[in-house]
Amino acid sequence: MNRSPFMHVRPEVAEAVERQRPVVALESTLIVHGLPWPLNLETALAAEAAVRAEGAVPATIAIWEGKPVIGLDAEQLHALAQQKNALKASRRDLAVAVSKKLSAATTVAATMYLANLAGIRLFATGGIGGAHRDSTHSWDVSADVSELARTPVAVVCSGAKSILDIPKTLQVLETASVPVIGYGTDEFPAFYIHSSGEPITARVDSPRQAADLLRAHWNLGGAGVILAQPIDPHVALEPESFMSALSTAEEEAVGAGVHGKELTPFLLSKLAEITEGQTLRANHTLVLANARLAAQVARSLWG
Ligand code: PSU
Ligand code: MN
Repeated sequence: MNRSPFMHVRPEVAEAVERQRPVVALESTLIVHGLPWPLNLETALAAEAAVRAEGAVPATIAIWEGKPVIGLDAEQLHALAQQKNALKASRRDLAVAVSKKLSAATTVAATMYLANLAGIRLFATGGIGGAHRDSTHSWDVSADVSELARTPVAVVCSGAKSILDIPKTLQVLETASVPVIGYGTDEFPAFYIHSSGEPITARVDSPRQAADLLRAHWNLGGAGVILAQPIDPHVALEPESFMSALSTAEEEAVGAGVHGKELTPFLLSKLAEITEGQTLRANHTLVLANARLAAQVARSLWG
């Protein structure tokens, strides 16, 4: 059943894919580089439980000792969650991790790519990467965007991370032909912030409507899709106080000379300090909500 010897698909996951049962992929960069121990492990386990509670099979994806794993076991999850120095692997880093037999956390781009190889079409995470605020100078636009342009996986998220330039991110997604679908909203959510105020491509209001749209997109030969649901307003951050925290975090990043792939983890961890954990609570809550929604949509497609 495991047709690719270079990756390990957990038997429960392989069987569900084979039988066209609902499966939801989950990401590991968020666990290793996005959240601190032990909240990261709690979030990873709770996201898997949320997927199961909705009747789908969870598959958390990472590279374990040089092998892509589709469906980490509890021990691997536990070990990775404590390995803060594990590689952050986007798609271009996969071969490096495999050939050097490293363990690595996979970004949205790398997770979608591996999920698709394993036949999984639904994937839940917190927020995608996109165009950074200084991207006109740095050219720092996440490889998540290029992967969405070519890989037929739906990424259920709370929009793009609030540390990004949202209008520019939406523009590059448009150029990449990626539908940006709002779940129960007409405005693009901004991760910790309930709304960016920016318009989306279309709105759906039920897992069934989302499933119909995905089916149509893939029947038409489309690739990635963003299904974005806003964070629960009870844990969302106020835009004004968030933006001031972000300015401080950005100044510290410039001062410390942080750029490239280190920038996102650095900003997320500074924001957690500055907001005294508000961003962590928000991140935890939105990941679980997205895992739940991804499972509901997967059930609508294959239940
Ligand atoms: N969602 C979260 N926390 C994260 C990420 C997503 O709630 O840490 C990660 C994802 O793995 C995403 C990555 O692909 O941040 C983007 O990093 P970069 O901006 O370097 O492409
Ligand atoms: Mn980047």
